[in-house]
Amino acid sequence: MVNVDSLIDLDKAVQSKQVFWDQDIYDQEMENIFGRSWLFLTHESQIPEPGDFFTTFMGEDPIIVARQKDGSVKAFINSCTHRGNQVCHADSGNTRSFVCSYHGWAFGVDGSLAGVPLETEVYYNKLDKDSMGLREVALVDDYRGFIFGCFDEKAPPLAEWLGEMAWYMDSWADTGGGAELIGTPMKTILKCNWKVPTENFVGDGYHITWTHVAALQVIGGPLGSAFGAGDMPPLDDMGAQITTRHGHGFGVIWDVGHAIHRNPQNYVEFQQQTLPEVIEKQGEWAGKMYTGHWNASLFPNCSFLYGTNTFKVWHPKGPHEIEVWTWTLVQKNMSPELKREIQKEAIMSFGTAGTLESDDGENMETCTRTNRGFQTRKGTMNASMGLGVEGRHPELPGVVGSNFIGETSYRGFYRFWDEMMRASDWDDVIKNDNTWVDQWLGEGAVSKLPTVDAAFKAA
Ligand code: UNU
Ligand code: FES
Ligand code: FE
Repeated sequence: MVNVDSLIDLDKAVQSKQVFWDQDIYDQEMENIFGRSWLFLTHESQIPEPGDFFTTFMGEDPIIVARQKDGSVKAFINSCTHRGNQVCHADSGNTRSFVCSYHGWAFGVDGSLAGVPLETEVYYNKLDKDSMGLREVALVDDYRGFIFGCFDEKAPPLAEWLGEMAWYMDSWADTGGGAELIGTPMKTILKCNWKVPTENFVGDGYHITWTHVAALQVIGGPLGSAFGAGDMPPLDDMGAQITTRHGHGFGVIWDVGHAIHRNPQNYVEFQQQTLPEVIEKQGEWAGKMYTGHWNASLFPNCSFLYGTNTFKVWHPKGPHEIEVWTWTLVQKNMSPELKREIQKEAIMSFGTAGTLESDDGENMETCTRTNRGFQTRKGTMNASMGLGVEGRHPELPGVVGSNFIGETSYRGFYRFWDEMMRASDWDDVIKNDNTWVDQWLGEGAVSKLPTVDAAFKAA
């Protein structure tokens, strides 16, 4: 067991650099975090028909996700119960069975062991096939078409796991026909720890103004002029940073959801047409979320940029490497032409060779690689920006920082990381569900973000 006590200082918002490097910390993450959290698998629209399957990973475990005859979805460990060979080698497809390439054992789409070559002749019918199906992932569920799996049957239901983050996401996930992911995911390798991109997407508004300046200047538009030309509007009015239970969080920049699109007219038009739907359903704040640009992460390793339409999973491959999987995030009621246009934009900004994606990669690898040094690793990292300025908001759930350039959601992420790493089981976590905000903020601590009346009605 790793001694977690020395890794995260919650009050100072400081983390040991070891968390990006040490193998024993990583192994405990696989057990405590990837073994217990709901992990994103795929989107419903990628496996619409019975027999459709998609292969992915939960932590480092290879997984088959398959649509069943009755329309439900099951997930299995992609490893033969005979000698452990991988039973499905395709990324996705449609099938009636998964036949192992080693000795030919055949598993149904429901994971059951259906056929064993020479079963009578060599096993003399003594093989208990019923107990030798593929190991099933304990929990599989979907949130508005986004399918997740969890190895721990004691985990709270998916809706509770996403919790208040789901309310924020509903502003777009439940509008315009609902959200969907399109495209076969693009896949790349980055030599970085899986938490580096997760923490970047969950809360790093800061780096946008520095890492991405050159790209934003070329793209132009509202962020190009705000950051590129250096004449920034008052930051407190530009957005917010929000984190919710279970380490999820995002930063939002008001009104510029389309900012990274070079020709945003059609996208903006779709948003304006569907905006009244959001406001009617969820109120003014949700409308403000809907037209904003989000950088976001769902604990532990799934991130997206709403507005820039990129949706990613960072699959860990040991402490120092990840596979990045990137889809395009759209809404179902967009026209095929608009979806295509958005997909092209998303590929050019945050696809494998995207302009902004390339900006980030080097930093992420270097934040990891520096910790190869024994003395370096004795040091700490700092995520204290805006500490003490965040608070409760009377209308918005979670812990709310008033400025999108802050590290409120970094703190939310590492607080929950710390909690999961210490917990002996889910009961240990659930007992803090009603007190986590108080444990963090103490008494008082009201967010500086205005109320709905002050923000939307006064003018
Ligand atoms: O890099 C990002 N997360 C980002 C870049 C977010 C918003 C605008 C540009
Ligand atoms: Fe932030 Fe170097 S300035 S990591
Ligand atoms: Fe970035």
